[in-house]
Amino acid sequence: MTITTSPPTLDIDPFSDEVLVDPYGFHEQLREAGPVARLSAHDAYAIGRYEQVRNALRDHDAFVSGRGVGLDDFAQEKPWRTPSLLLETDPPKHSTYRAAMGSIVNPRTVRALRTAFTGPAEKLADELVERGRFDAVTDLAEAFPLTVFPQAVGIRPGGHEHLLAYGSIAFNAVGPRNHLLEAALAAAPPTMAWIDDSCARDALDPAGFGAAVWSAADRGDIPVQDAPLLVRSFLSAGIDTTVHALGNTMHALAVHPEAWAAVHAEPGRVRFAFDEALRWEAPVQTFCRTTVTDVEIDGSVIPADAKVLLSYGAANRDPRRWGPTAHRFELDRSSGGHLAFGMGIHQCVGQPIARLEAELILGALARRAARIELDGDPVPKLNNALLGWSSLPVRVVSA
Ligand code: OVM
Repeated sequence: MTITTSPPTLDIDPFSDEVLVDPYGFHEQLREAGPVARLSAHDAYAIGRYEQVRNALRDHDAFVSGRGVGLDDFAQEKPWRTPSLLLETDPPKHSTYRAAMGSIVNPRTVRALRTAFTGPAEKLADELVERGRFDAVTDLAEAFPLTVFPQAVGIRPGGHEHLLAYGSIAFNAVGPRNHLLEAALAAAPPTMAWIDDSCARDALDPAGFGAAVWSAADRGDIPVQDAPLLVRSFLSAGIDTTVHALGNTMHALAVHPEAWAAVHAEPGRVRFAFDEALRWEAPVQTFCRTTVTDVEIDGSVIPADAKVLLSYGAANRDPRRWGPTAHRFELDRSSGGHLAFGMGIHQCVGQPIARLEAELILGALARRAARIELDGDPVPKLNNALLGWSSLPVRVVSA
């Protein structure tokens, strides 16, 4: 017989401004509270230890996504948008859309983008090093994905400013209806309309990933009426994520001069810098699942129909998994297994695109700049699920 207990209660609100700006105290309290805790601020449980977050992500039968991956339970509340066919579904439905998406975005199809992405990366790196001082968020982390990604998807010209706005809404929607989500939703209607219009067959360049979704529908891989919604996943998941990933990697390197020197000496190491930065400052800090049965975790029971916050950020710095230096950015660490892209059947399908963008723009900059340093205080960006910066002033010294 297993003795089971109720999880301990944690009184800290993971979606308060203070925690969103500096989540590390919350992470530690969550991990130390136990394998699972109940949040007093929300009708939800939370998991922060690496092994338990990972296990929950892999157990997609008990921890479902179809009731939403934010605090809202779609079985109780109306979703803020038509749910995603990928993010907010479970097998067997999820399997169909995931397979279709996987045939469109995979290491082979992404390899074909290398040439198209290289020119803009080299050009931007030339300009930035020439300038010497720039904002690593607006001038690089936002600028580069916004130059190459809409083109890869085949999004029509004009209105691309809606892409950042849409990501910000979609990720704020992971949290409660706090001031961040209310503000995002209040400004949302024109952005939502532009996004919907951008997913139509006629709006998409025939050479891009978006048109490839329509072709998959024509082949019968997915129902034709679902094509726009599957195209929408590119616009939800493809911009703000890479913007935060590039910004956080630039932050990690700007505050670790020895790591910059190492990637400058050997630019192939930017790929390791990227993964370690994803571990250290995971752009997506949080997604939730919903239990459909009672689930026992190391003697603690989460009841059925509960929302469970999975803290990728806490798991990525769990000393049980990463050792006593978990809180440090270490270029030489084996950061494989970090949870920044998730784990299991929902693991990020766009990973190869993110990795290609990072390798090309960070590599181009690392070859040209011998040194980098902060040129002012980084300004945190507040979002219920994303951790990152709205401004990161840096100075680089040309090689
Ligand atoms: C989607 C999606 C997928 C991954 C992440 C995400 C808001 C959205 O399919 O809409 O973040």
